[in-house]
Amino acid sequence: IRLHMEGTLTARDKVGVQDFVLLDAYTSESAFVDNLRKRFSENLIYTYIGTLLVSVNPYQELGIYTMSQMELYQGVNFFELPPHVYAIADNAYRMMCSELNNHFILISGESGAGKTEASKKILQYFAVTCPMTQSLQIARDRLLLSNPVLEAFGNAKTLRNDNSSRFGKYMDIQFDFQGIPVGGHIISYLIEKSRVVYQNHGERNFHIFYQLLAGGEEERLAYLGLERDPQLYKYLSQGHCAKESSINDKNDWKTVSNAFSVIDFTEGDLENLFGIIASVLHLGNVGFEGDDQGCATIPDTHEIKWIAKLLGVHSSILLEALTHRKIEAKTEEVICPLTLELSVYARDAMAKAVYGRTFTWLVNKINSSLVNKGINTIDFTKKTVIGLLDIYGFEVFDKNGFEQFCINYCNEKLQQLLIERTLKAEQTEYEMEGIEWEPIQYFNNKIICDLVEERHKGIISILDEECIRPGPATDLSFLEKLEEKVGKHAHFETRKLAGPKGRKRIGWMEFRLLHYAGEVTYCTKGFLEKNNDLLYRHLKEVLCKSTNSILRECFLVAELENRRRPPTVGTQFKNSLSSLLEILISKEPSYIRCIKPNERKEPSKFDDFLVRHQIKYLGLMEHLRVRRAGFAYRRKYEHFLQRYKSLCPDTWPHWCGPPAEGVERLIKYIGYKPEEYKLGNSRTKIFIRFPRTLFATEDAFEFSKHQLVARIQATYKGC
Ligand code: AOV
Ligand code: MG
Repeated sequence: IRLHMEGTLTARDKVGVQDFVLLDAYTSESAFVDNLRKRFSENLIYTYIGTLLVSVNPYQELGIYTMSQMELYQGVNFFELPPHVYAIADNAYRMMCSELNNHFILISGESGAGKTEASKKILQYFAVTCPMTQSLQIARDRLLLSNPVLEAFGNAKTLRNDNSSRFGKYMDIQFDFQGIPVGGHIISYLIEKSRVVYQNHGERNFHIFYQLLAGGEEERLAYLGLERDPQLYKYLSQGHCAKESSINDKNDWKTVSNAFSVIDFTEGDLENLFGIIASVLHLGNVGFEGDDQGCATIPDTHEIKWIAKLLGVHSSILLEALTHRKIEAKTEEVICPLTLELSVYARDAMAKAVYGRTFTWLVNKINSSLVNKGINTIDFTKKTVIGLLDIYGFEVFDKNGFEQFCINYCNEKLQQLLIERTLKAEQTEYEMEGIEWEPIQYFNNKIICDLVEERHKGIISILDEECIRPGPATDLSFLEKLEEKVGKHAHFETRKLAGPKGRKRIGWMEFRLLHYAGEVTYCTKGFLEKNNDLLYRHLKEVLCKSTNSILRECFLVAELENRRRPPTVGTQFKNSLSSLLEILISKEPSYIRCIKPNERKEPSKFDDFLVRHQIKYLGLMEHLRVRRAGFAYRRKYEHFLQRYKSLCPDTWPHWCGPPAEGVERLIKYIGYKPEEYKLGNSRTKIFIRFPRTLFATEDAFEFSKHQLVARIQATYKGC
């Protein structure tokens, strides 16, 4: 164990230490970076800080995710093997099984750092290593194959990542009392709908469009009225990179098709689903012209006919709804023509709404196929879960809009959760338990979360106010309101109030937030429109009457009858994040912090500056200091005693007194030294400083178990 833990001196020089806690110069950021670099150059991408895993994206296949690796990590003490994402997964699983409680694994890091890959590896690990009954294999396969389907519809190439998650995903894997995975549930968060109608230069639309065109069967494409060449579709060609060498759309189509068949999708479902996907492409090619009065017309109705056929709506009604708007006067409805600009808006709004809601439908459909139906299993009362959170990472582009604002706000919230549960909770616990402690300073980003989300005062509230206020509100008036209300905030800047100070200039329509992970300048253009996310009633009526059964589920007549204004996108997102945090707060956490080694997506390139920046904002140095000064393990007296009571004659086979006293007897008997442990004041937990102490205890326990078995066997032999 010692060898594994500390390494021989030469090995240590070459490959660094596998746990930063063992670093001699543990307060030095340079030593931290050196250690990561050393390990990275030896293709050792994982390093621990205690039980937290730091992962550096290798941008190459390393051969460390094989079956034999999975077997190796099963049921082994956490620090006995080199750090691995499998060890994190296995540890959460063992803890869940032994303590019968719920866990989650939070994977964070900026865009392209490796979160989604890590979450997939964890899911595979559970699928392969957990015990399994034949009847539940289908549940396992569906759980695994939900990934390629959701990635096809929810991921896209961005400038930061060729397979960037454009939605947030929280997945519960449910286990029965025997630790068998029996089902799952997925919650998705705010998909980036604007990508459906617009992509920046060098970016693509969602993968599924290209996959369908590249891999779809001839008959399917003919039925959908589609050509193979993505350049023919406006919605696919704005980013000028429809073909991307790192992505094989044709192969991916096969994977997705196969996944669909396993996840219970009928041919009818697929026909409807791809009818919708194709309609979106046709919709993008609908062109408008202005007539003499400036009203929009659609000169070529070829595309409209295809959409009408695929969605099962009347083409003349669709045509009218794309170029007109129904206004409700006191007693009657008046239909007025739309301008060219508003028609384009209506068309794009329809494409976004249709895609966004279909995505939600897809998640629901997958969920219903993941519901554990209880086949052949005995007891479902004791069900526990491991939640996996993989969300879009912090991102900064040259131009950042409402989407980046939401994504980066989400990352602030996760950082806040991590701070609350590690740096803050750890220190509070030591204080509570009366354990001597030198407080460690850290940056608490709550101040930024408040700036964004505080009721009545935060940026989202100010945006909502502008969205509902009568009179002309514009993206500029929103910016002016921001200046008025949060202009003096330490993490907020605009051109007017702060000035450039030698840094990148802030433009007319822009504001800048000083996020925990760095500065981001947002352009307010489109904020109001995206936050409102308005789909004209006329179009909603058309979609409610569609004969496409998916659309029928997505656009309910009840929505038309409900006259109340739905919450804005910003507010919905804020509420969904706060329920997510509630879900997480009730579970036991494990953390994976992903680091991006370079901006060029290249293997073997380690950019010191970039890595150092991430170490800083992820708070890894503070985390290390807290860990180093603290105790590697803490266990409730009851749990500790229950497990190890066989090691001491006083506590074996039963200890009837208070658990704390039992533990005291036990550790005295097995010879813990005073510096190795502390007993908490509030008499609930024992704190163990070094992993090796716990390992030694664990080994003794295993040994005594064997001895006991041998003794029993010997007794029986005698009989
Ligand atoms: P992300 O999830 O953190 O970004 P990904 O997990 O999609 O990032 O990783 C980006 C790319 O890096 C992957 O497509 C792989 O090519 C490569 N990669 C990541 N981890 C590994 C690994 N362990 N081994 C080999 N290659 C890897 V975003 O979704 O953009 O925030 O929104
Ligand atoms: Mg991702």
